[in-house]
Amino acid sequence: MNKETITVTSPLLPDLDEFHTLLKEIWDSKWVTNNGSFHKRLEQALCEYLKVPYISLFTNGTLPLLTSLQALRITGEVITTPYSFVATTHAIWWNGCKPVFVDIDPTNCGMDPDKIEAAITPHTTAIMPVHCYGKPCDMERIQAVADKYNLKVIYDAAHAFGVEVDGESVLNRGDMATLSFHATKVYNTLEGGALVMHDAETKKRIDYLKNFGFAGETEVVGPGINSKMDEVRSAYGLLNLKLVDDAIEMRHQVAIRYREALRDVKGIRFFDDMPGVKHNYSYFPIFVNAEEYGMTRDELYSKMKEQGILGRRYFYPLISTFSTYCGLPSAAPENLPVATRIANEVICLPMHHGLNEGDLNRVLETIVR
Ligand code: T4K
Repeated sequence: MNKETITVTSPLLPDLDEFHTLLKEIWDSKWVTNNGSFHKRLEQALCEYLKVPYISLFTNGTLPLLTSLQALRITGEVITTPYSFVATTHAIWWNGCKPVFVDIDPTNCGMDPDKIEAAITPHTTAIMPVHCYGKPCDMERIQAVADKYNLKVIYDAAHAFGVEVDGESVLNRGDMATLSFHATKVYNTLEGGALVMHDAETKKRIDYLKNFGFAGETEVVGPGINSKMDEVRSAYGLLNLKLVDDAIEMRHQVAIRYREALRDVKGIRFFDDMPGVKHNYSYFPIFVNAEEYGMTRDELYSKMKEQGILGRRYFYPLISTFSTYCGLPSAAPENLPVATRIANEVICLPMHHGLNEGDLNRVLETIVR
């Protein structure tokens, strides 16, 4: 019997008829991009949903990273994590800055606040942590170091849509925070992303920078880029916003089922919910201790693949091992022992709103032994 493939994720899709109705509106209006009415409506709806004061939509989750660094005039060295999607470090590189990697905390896979101070030099101007898998970083301690050395903090919150700590959005922390609305994320606009900021002046500046730097018809205030979200994706995003709470609850149920079944499996570690945190269940990473489990991570990964279960090794290999970055002194594996170990242990299990009981049984039968 040919079993259907179970992928690590699957996009949340709006109702096609409703989408068609909105497409008709766009067609009728003949306004398809450049801050159209759906773009404005989505920005407002997201501010309300995410409990943030200002947001600027982007065409993906990478360009807000680039633009945030540009807007804050970051130069020199930026402290970041090697345990992320490569876009985080690429954004630093694209701004002509030098990434400096620090190790991670195994309890949330975010930057280890204890390691930041040792990485600061007279050239350091910013810290770019990642809320990896949507698990909030230790934001208090990161901010304390940033304040002590007068550094900016830009959170890559690509995974942290809707995540709150004690009722407050993580997106409100640091100087700015970025989001990805890629198809593989909890909330998607096909491709898309956003930048969250604290004040209207900064939003204005960001809106200029994502539109070539244009401030009005004839004035260009800086070397901006074109990273505007169009009307079709904004409309799609408005519809998906209506579905995202239910989708997150379905993911929550998947996490509960995985945790119940894996709790007593020797050599498999996973995350529980953190106290006071509203999670979005964007990923379900497990960490395989080969000695205790009796099989390496890659052996389990291959076994799953043979069964048609396409987990992913996010984030292996570490960014610091890629050819562009491996020559940096901070990229040495001795500097990153925790990240190096975790990258060799991780498999993200299938996690999305569309998984059924049969799918979950197949995943778990492959792992539980
Ligand atoms: N910062 C962080 C921390 C990030 O994780 C990311 C992106 C970014 C920044 C940059 O944001 P964006 O510029 O991408 O908005 C994926 C995504 O492309 C990427 O957005 C994401 N992080 C990264 C962690 O994962 P791939 O190469 O693993 O995706 P892919 O195409 O292999 O898809 C994974 C699985 O998802 C497929 O096996 C099946 C399913 N899928 C995928 C797509 C695209 C679908 O079912 N339908 C689809 O349309 O990178």
